[in-house]
Amino acid sequence: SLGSDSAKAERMFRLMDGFLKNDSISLQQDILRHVEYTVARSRFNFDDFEAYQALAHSVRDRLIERSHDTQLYFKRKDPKRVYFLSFEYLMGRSLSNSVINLGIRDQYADALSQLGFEFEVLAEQEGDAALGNGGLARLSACQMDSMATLDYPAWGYGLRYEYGLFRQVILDGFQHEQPDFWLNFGNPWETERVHVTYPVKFYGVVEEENLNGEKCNVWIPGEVVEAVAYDNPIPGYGTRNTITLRLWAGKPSDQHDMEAYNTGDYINAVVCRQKAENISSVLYPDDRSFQGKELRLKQQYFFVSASIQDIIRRFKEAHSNFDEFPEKVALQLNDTHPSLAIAEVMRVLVDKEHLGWNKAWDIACKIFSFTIHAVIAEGLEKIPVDLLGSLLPRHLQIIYEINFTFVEELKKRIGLDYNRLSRMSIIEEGAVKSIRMANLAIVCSHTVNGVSKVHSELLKAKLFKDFYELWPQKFQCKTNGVTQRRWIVVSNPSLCALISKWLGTEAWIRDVDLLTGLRAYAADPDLQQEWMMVKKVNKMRLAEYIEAMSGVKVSLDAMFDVQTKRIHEYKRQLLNILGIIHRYDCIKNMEKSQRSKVVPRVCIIGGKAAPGYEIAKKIIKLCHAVAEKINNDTDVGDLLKLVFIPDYNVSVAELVIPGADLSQHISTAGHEASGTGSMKFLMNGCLLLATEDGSTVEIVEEIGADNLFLFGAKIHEVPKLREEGSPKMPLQCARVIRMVRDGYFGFKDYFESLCDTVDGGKDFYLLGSDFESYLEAQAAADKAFADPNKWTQMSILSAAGSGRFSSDRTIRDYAEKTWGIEPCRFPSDG
Ligand code: CR6
Repeated sequence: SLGSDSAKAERMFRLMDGFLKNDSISLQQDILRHVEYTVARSRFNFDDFEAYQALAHSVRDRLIERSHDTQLYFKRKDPKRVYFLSFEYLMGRSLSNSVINLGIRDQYADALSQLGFEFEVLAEQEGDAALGNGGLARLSACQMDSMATLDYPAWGYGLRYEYGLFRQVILDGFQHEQPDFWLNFGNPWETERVHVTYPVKFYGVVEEENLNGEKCNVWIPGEVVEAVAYDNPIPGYGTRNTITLRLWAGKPSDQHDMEAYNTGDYINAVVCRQKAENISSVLYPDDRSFQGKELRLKQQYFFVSASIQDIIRRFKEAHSNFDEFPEKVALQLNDTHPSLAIAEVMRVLVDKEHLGWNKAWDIACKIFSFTIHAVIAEGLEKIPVDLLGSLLPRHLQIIYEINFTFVEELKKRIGLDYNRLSRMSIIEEGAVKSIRMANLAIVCSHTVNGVSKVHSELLKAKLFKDFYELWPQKFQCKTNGVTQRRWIVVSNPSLCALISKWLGTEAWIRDVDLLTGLRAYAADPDLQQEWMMVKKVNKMRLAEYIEAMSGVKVSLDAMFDVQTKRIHEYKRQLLNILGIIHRYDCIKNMEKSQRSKVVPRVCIIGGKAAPGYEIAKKIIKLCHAVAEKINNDTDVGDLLKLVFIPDYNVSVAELVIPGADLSQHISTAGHEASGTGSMKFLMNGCLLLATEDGSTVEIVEEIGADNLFLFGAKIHEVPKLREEGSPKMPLQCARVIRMVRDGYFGFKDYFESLCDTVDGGKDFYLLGSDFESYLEAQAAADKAFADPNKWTQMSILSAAGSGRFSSDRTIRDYAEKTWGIEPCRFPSDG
């Protein structure tokens, strides 16, 4: 019975608890044991990296134990689970996050210092797990942390890329890409599950067979690749629950190639088999454009198929009737990348489980929910029919069938409005006939979520207007959020301690709404004093990093003004740089006596450009060229500095964000679905300079327009401004563009096409029309910064209002309104 089971579990738990003790001596022994037996170095002779490895393995032991307990508990309770399917995860480092969530950071720090090591130094040895591009991938990581912390019975599924996002190296101001072979030094966090493998099929033909008098489709594949599971534990904070992120890697399959060996060409056969591993080898480094590439489609199907097989196996362990499937399983599609899961579920239910089509479809429609992260139609994935048909012939049939039924239904609802029918069809006719993955996902999902209020409204009014009119109830909003565990507790320990001191509790780490309690003290001179000190410490840390990376010394009295994110024209790093040139020009042309009135600035820009994105790469070069000029101008000195931080990633962000005074989120209105960087800066008491785009609109609602610097055209004004074009180009903007064109910063010809994007007649991203208002917002920021008390008050109010932007809120919303799941907490104190 459950009672005796739980008594047994309690006993086991106590036994194991006795096994892994967390007092200082036990931790020291544990670390040394791993030095000796896991890292295989002498415990009398090992360096920082080896100490890190041993430390990580010791933490991992604790994670594994908790994750076993969690899984056993889930199995016993058999709650409805959510399966989060995402093509990308930007986990960053795991060590600090893990020991903090396990509640044993101080114990480890103490144990290490007894051994003559410093926790912080060892933590720096860890490389980033960068299995994703930008916002979407980091969002997945934040949401996993929240799912674990809130005790939800959840699994994450994805791909174990061997090469993560490329490393950015800057040579002479130009971006170069280097492969990120992140597994070179091993990955202590993952566990390879050699027995959790599934065959994934590709190519081949579909044949009709007769099964007990019924026709049934049998797919005879041309290639089979084995997917093997690698499990990564995700510990919750303040709970024993530790969930799993299961990533799939390709390995050669034993099936189907006896023939190849029998032909005698042994070497060739082995080489071919080895190709199987290529499927999961490299992450596509572009986050906004899709290319109908076969490898990418293979990757998508590979991870989807393995995940679905795994999910169905787990379901069948406890259930025999698929009617119960929707009561036990929720499948979340993170963007369209995993939406082949729909066709795969249909294939398994119909072809393998022999359910009728209608019954299978009914089940599919109850389990899928879909979140879309794109804003514009060009960002939506389309797979050429020919490509899909050759790689996954059975899935193409299934998608056609889904579409046929859908279009027939639609005709009954809307009549023969062919324009609308063709817009809504899953199949796009045209020069290249394609599958619209978003349409497939919308047709099957019970819920379609946008990632901010503004974005969700845009989906209804523009991108998916036809679908909204058909199924208004499907469309919802789940504003993104970020985890305060990583973005305050791990990355800003001094602020974390300060907040806990003033709130009189650490409870806000799990219950982030408590942060609003800081509002009461925003004007308190004591808090303000301590708040400024914390910022100073973080600026110092950042200044040291900047000097080490670029050799530029920066003044701590200056305002640290940061824009770090992927480089994109719509994110308008170019507007920022033009603004900096303008500031430089003003200082140069100023009477010397006036210069003392200038508020000193350190402008910091960082981010990667997709390798094939020429204009983005030119923006990076321009930033370096301008920096070279300004930073070496003795006229300017500490009044203005510009630095580019190379290879921006999660761990660099952890250093940069706490040290920022001001941060810029200045996309052309209507182009940023949400934006999540702003939320991290906000939590760290950084003031925002922003356009009314994406989640900024909700940030304004929460903290008030007085506490940030807004500027620029609003979403509804953009189309008209675009029509008007460049006559709107203000003089100041024309002047700085001219400086670039005239070669003031060198590389005259190279920057020509970049300048054309602004003054070449189109100015699609509206740098010209937003320029004056941008400068006004910058001037307002200067003015506020000159009054430290006012600035600090705004800073406290920013952090105090950031609770709404925690991924805990997002995930609770998903659980309650979309997935229909409930917490399932292992019975212990955490
Ligand atoms: N690029 C959006 O552009 C959003 C994240 C997460 C993005 C960004 O505004 O915050 O998703 N979109 O929802 C895609 O990746 C398609 C992003 O990261």
